Amino acid sequence: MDEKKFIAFDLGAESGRCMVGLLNNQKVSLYETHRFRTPSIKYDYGFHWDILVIYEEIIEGLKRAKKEFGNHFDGIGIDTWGVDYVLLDSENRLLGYPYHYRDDRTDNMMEETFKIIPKEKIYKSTGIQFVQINTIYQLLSEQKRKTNLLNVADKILMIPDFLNFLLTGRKVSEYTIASTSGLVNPSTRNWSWEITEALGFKKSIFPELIEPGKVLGPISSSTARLTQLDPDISVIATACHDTASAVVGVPAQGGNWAYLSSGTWSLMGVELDRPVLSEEALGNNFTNEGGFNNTIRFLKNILGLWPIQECKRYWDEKEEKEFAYAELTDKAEKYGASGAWVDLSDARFLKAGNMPEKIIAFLKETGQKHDNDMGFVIRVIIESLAYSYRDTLRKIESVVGKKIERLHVVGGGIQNELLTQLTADATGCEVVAGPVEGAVLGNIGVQAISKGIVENLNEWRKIVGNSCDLKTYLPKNKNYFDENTGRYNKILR
Ligand code: LFR
Repeated sequence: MDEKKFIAFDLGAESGRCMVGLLNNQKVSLYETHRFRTPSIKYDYGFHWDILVIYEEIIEGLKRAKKEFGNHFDGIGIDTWGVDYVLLDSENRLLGYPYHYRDDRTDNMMEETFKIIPKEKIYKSTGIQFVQINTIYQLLSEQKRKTNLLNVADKILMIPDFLNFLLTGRKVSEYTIASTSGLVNPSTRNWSWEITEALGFKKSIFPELIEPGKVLGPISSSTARLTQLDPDISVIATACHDTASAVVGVPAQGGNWAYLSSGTWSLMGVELDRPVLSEEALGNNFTNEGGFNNTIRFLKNILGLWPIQECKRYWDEKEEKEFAYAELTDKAEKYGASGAWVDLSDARFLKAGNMPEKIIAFLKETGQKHDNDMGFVIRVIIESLAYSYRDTLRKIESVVGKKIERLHVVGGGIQNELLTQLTADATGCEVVAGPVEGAVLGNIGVQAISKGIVENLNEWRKIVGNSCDLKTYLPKNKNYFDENTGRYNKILR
């Protein structure tokens, strides 16, 4: 096979990257050509993404890719975080800045929604977990305002759909990213019209849904002019939700594995052929998000590294210096077992602001040991994450009815080796860590399969395995987590 070249944009809540992937002889190698901030700004009237600055960075990434690797590529794909969207008017103008999912406007919106449609009905129809950040609750809060914006709007596009539109001129919504809205039916893989109708959302704003892997078309003439790239290059609707791409990038073979995509969020789950909409799945708040190749990502959102990122932000400001994540983990390692934990699903931890104080307040409220020491606070978060993983894995086994033998962890979070070891300890599973670039590799994999260059998902996962260093962690101190389960369960709300 000749060498093939792909461009993958992977955008997270903190930063975005433009990566070039070269595929040759069953191996893929990655080159970062551009890294940029994905700016979000909070002001008195809202918390928003600066989406046009993000667009400029995408163009800049394409220019740099061209400079280093020439003007022809076999595909371009974009994946981003989920749930957020833009509204366009009938002349394709942006109706305001898109909201950041951590904006306060969704406070109490889940309860408001349940007054209109019972929770059980929403779950039956969408299979999506109940988290206030979901697009469904964002749209309801928009609808309750006096501005009538949802009626003025001509189309709603999820963030990567909008960026794809800017590159190609095509306005469609890719299934994996659309599924995070909480407005898509996982059985029909189309919008859940009974839910949109019950909430009074105008039907015509929802674009056509397409499956991941579909070629959107060549870049538009303006994109070709701005970037000087070959006008024939296709933009491919990869698995546009970063977590869906990350799952494609898991180098697993066989059946009894689960994944954990570890970054700002921790997404833990299994790949299924069909959704599970049972009472047990609902009771445990599992989600059935869309996956590549007609799969369903049956998973749970766990708070992830966000509280550590927020602690760092607080301490950086307070002490007027920049702490390295490795330094914070080192302090936690030196501290040793915390013997105290927080319930990471408590809503207060979702929002930005003084995270160390929120952690300590929770420990005081639940009558646990507390201490301002940085090492202690970080250790509490890491052990609480490990306990959540253990809990989630047991629940997955019970709901899906199979024993998980191996946990594959992908994403930046594997660089926190203490967390990865404690994940093995808490779950009692063999943990295979790698690659860090799970989402980028999945993004490229979907493009390569779509172009017929790689046969299927299984082949792609072999290529990922061939191309990356994976590290295995075996449980070392399972007893600690076993012995303290009773105490941990008591602090759960
Ligand atoms: C991870 C992620 C999660 C989603 C959260 C918010 O980056 O995409 O899957 O629930 O961000 O969009």
